[in-house]
Amino acid sequence: MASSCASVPELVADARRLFGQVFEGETPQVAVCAPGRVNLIGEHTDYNQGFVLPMALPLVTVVVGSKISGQDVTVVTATEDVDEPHRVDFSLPSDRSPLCPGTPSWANYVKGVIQHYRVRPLAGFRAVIASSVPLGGGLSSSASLEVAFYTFLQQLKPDDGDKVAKALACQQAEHTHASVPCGIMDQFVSVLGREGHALLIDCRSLEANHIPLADPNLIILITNSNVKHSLTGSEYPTRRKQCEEAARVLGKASLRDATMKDLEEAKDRLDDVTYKRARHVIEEIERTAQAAESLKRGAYKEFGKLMVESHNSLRDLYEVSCSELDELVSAALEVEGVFGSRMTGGGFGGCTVTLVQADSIDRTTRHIKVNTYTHAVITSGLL
Ligand code: GAF
Repeated sequence: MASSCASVPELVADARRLFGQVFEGETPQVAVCAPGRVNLIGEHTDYNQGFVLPMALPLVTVVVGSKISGQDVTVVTATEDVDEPHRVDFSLPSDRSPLCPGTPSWANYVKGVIQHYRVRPLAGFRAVIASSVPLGGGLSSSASLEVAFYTFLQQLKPDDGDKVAKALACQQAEHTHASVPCGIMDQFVSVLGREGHALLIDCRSLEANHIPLADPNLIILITNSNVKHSLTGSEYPTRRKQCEEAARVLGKASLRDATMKDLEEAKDRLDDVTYKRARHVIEEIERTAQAAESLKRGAYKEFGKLMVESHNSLRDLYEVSCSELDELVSAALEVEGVFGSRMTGGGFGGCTVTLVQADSIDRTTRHIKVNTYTHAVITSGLL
């Protein structure tokens, strides 16, 4: 069954096999997939209208399925990590009434995407989901499910193909059906990411630039702390509110419009925690813009230094790291040939991302395995 090493054809084969078992020998008419992502730099900046620099991963969510007559929907997940029922049955509402979230919770992403799909009416369908994106690993398993499902619906009833509108609809699905007030980064890169490229996204204008990253001398290494993170708790929404409060006190529409000078001038009117959150965001937006320039020039040392600054800021100012992530980053930075390392994604667990010279990859993974107590799984060495 699906593992984080499974290739797309293997995942599709798994999903097709399960589809045949569940639906009595039927063959699915459609197979689609969408990638997870790793964020190289620009953390917690997207909902502050700043820059982010993620890249799509070869870890994907696959959906196979077929349209059926009537309004009934059956969806089955092949994901073994799910500790809720693996099958959900429901009917599509016949009018515009909402498709409410419920249990199992994984199905809420599917319901949310149906709710925000931009063309009506939809016919019933049967589908199976399989994924190689680790759940709760900070590599956007939820966005890849949303985008894969949206792509599946496009095959059943095409929309106008507008990619930005697709990412925004998937983000809405997460807001309304998973109760995560996320930014746009994950859905955006899952829709628009390109192999061998990072994607610099301006989350205010929604302009996106592909930056080539297919240097044979470079590896992007992802290590999983195996601490499962969940953004549905209070921490992520609290961070978002603190940023909005800081922007309000500074008299700005968002922290994207604020400078460190603005922040220092307003320091007396902000409590310590709100000041720290805002400082992280203002500096991280600037770091991300600089990092994108470094990457374009192949200046990996500079890029790596910015990654480390980003990690330290997420640890000390934004307070979204954890000891296991800090340990993985410290171990990576001890190895010669490592340019930089940081936690990636929302935090509170999940993965780290490390930029490493290709000829140092073996000693880096060995050193991390021997010197961390977290039994880190090397998820993927890319490029
Ligand atoms: C999660 C969110 F979904 C993103 O929108 C982003 O805010 C990220 O955390 C932090 O950078 O992945």
